[in-house]
Amino acid sequence: MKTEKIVASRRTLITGLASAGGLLLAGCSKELPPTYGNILRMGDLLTYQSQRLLLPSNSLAKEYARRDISSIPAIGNTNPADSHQQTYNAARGATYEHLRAGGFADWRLSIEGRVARPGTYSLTDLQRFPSRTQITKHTCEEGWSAIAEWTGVQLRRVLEAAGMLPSARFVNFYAFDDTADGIDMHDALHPQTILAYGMNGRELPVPHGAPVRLRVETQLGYKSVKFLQRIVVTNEFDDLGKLGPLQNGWSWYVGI
Ligand SMILES: Nc1nc2c(c(=O)[nH]1)N[C@H]1C(S)=C(S)[C@@H](COP(=O)(O)O)O[C@H]1N2
Ligand SMILES: [Mo]
Repeated sequence: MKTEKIVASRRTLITGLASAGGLLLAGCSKELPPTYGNILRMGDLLTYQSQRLLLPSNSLAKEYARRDISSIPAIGNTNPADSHQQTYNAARGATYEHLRAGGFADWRLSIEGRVARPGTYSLTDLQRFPSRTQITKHTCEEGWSAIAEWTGVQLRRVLEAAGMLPSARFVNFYAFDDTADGIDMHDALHPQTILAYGMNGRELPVPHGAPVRLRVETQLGYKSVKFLQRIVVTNEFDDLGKLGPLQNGWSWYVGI
């Protein structure tokens, strides 16, 4: 009951602020993070609300010049086919090895869930969309950062092509290793959220997530899922169990 009251007054405050400053995304009034209510996830509430309130909805992450590009370590799983890696999955690792050996010609990205036209996209299909290139800073939760150039297709374009339904609220990404993560529509439709197939002017190398990885420039490094296999659009929050960040002790929302 007490919580409800607090939430209600916070809503009033938010609505007031929004109409005063026009800060909230129209139609995106979900001001509570989906992890709200979990005592261990109080940090999500603070970062999510303050970012959604204080940053204009179209605020872009800083983009850099070519001369700022630095060396960027490959971190986490650097090859889903390597059985020594922490998030190795035997079945998907073998599939990945097979696809890599064929230059990813047979790789297909599946788009499923709350879309009118579920289907699969080859690398060439994705490259047929208008491309976006951005030089951005990757910030890892482990304390390092690096600047690289990423080329790909805006996720928004692919979601539109797949016919994202009005009920869609989250987009979840599944990789060839035992890794998955999700973002809400605000970040999914962000102009710098791309499915990247190029890095520093070349095709995306295996250690950095070949053939296609996500780039979420508004959040910390682990949200940028590498080695993409499947994208699932949902209308309900899914913490993705042991594939997701929560069960591994990380926050779901890590805005920067
Ligand atoms: N599939 C998958 N994606 C992943 C990871 C991983 O282990 N597997 N590691 C994450 C982490 S913690 C970081 S910091 C970045 C590292 O990206 P990089 O290898 O290109 O530097 O990828 C993220 N995406
Ligand atoms: Mo990371």
